[in-house]
Amino acid sequence: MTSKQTLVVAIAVAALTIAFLPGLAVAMEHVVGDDKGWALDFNYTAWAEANQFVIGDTLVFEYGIAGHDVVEVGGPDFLACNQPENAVVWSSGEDRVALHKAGPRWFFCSTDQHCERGMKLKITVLETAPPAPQPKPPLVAPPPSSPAGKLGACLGEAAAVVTALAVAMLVL
Ligand SMILES: [Cu+2]
Repeated sequence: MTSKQTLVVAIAVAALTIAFLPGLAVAMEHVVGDDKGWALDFNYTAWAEANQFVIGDTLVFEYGIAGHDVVEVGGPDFLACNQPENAVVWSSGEDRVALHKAGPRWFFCSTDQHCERGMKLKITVLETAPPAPQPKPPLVAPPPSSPAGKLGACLGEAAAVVTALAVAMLVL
């Protein structure tokens, strides 16, 4: 292969990668509570609903160790804010919890009444990332041929790739 051909192939691969990037799964780190961290007076239920957790992701609990910790329990203990003898406890102030299996996981802070006051987090770990949600339909009803929208999106991606290739050919 000449170097020009190699370059064209490289650009084509790059264009295809970008076109299909949304479908690729990337392991994510979720800082619990985002900027607020692991603290009182934060709605961790809403935070959990706003995030997606997939096998391979990591939860990061950030907090001052003087005031808090992280305890992992089962569902009933979570509801009751009860810490059983065998509960796993993290207390480093920057605890990294690997999400290595699908299903629910429950955490709370064992300090004083912090759990009762809402410092508790339930998440559900998914096997794989669900497909990206389709864009919401416009308020004005489109014609009843629903496949057209998806086809349009595919054509859009294909057009982007073709354009990228055309640009590459012109440049060379
Ligand atoms: Cu606490």
